[in-house]
Amino acid sequence: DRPDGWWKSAVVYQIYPRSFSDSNGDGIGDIPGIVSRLDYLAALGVDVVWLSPVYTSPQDDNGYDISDYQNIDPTFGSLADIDALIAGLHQRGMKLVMDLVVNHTSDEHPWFVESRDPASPKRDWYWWRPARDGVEPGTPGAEPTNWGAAFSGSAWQYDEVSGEYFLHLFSPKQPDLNWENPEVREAVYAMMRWWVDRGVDGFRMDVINLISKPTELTDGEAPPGRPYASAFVVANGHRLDEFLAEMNERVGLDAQNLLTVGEMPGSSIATARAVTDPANHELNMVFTFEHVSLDQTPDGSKWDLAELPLPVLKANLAEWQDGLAEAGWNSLYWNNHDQPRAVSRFGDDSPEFRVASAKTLGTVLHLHRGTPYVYQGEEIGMTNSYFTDIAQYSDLESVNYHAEALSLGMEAEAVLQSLSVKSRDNARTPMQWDDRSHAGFSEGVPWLPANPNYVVVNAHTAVADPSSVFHHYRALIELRHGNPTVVDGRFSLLAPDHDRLWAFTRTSADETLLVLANFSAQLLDLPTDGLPDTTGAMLLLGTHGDAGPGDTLAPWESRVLRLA
Ligand code: TEU
Ligand code: CA
Repeated sequence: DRPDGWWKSAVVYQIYPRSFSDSNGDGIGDIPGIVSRLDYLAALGVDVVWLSPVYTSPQDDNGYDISDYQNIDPTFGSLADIDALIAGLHQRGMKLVMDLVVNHTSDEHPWFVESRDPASPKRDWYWWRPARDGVEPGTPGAEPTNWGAAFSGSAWQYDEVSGEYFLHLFSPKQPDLNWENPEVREAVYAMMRWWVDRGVDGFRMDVINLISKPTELTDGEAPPGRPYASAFVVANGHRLDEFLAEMNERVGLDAQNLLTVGEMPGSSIATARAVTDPANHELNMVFTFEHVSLDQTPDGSKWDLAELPLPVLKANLAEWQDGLAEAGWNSLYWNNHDQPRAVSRFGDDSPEFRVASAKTLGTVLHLHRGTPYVYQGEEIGMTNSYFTDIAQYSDLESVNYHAEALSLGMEAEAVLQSLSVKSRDNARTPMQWDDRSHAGFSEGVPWLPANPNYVVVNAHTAVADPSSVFHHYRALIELRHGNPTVVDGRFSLLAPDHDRLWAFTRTSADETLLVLANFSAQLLDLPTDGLPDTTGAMLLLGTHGDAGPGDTLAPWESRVLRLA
């Protein structure tokens, strides 16, 4: 049951299985755990679940390193469990989107194991290259190019046996597939069809913009003082649109109205428009990274922290709204399993303003034009974990960065500070279900400790409290389902330079909605200039009760009004 364009009025809920719900007490979330929570998701009202990877995997990158695409890792369950999940979701009118990780496999995938032999027909399925001319293979500087991996170090790993290197834009246990080879592409499409036949409703495609690479593989420009050029910048080839259109056709993505969202770090509005223009039959929407890269220094990495003025953030979302207004479609997100918690990053996670600011972040995001994504725990205002000791971290990105930064002579305190603000582990602490030990996530010891604030911040409490973040998100989702202007209305940013007010309108033939949000902990007097007349306006949804149109907003208050 997938009518044309159904994904435009849908809200997607992302589950990071390892951290969602543990059914058997081994401390790791699993599929039966998810199945036991489906009524909670139905109560929230989301339409789709996007499941981060549950396939067979050595778990070097928590499942984003897959060794069998057509099986389930025993840590998470079995194929029978995934069938039960699909059935349970479908019974409740929800859909399932699987994570598709096909830029790379695990180095333990049989394809790669076979490809290690230079005589194998699979040698060309990956990017094997000889050492740099005139440099002794395996010695520093002999890597074929100066590309750096996302998880520190060179993007090339030396293989003693064949004397060649293979490319890995992520960890050395995540070798990149060679999409130039048509056999690779057909193998991926066949696997996708197998999942569609099993009942899944779409795919979230991991770093999909990186599948096409420049075949020349030449050196890129390394940022000043750094040894490597960023793979995200240099590794984009010119065949992306071609590959995606081919995949669409061969899997029947549009023909079956499957939801498709491509994760595309480093992509521009122009690229996103080409990929999401329905006329091109590529993808429905993409995840941009621009708005989650504004709180870092301009030439730095995510670890180089910088202040983020509100006008800069508003302008970026508005640019994407305008850029994809005529053709294409936006996805909308504040956070996911790779990003810090939304309320800690863009709101105010102090006990005083956590609830109001989490609600207001929801108001603003869900009233933009596009498909909103809710990351598990966001709907109850879960916060960063703010670890203080390197021993508390689990994520390979954090652990590798810490080691590399110290080896480059950076100050330990500063490195720990960056990690506490930006580490992916902030998003990966267990889902907080109730106030029992370990937040009701597990009867055993969780793989990553629960945030101690679970005593206050938990789903059980939130569901019971009509004024909670949960019920605000529920109301936002309900509003979208019942109001075509929220789905498709034209977007227009107001008061762009105001440093505390986020205001915009959404307009359709029938009505104009006005969204007003106070992004500060102080009372805000609404400006007399630059906002439409609100006389006679009706409050559709607010964070602070039925106060109605007034001329001030309480700290972190937001309102959605229908203009008269
Ligand atoms: O992420 C790709 C990506 O570009 C970044 O989010 C990156 O993981 C990192 O956070 C940069 O700081 C995807 C997955 O979402 C991520 O979990 C995987 O680790 C990665 O691809 C490799 O599969
Ligand atoms: Ca488990």
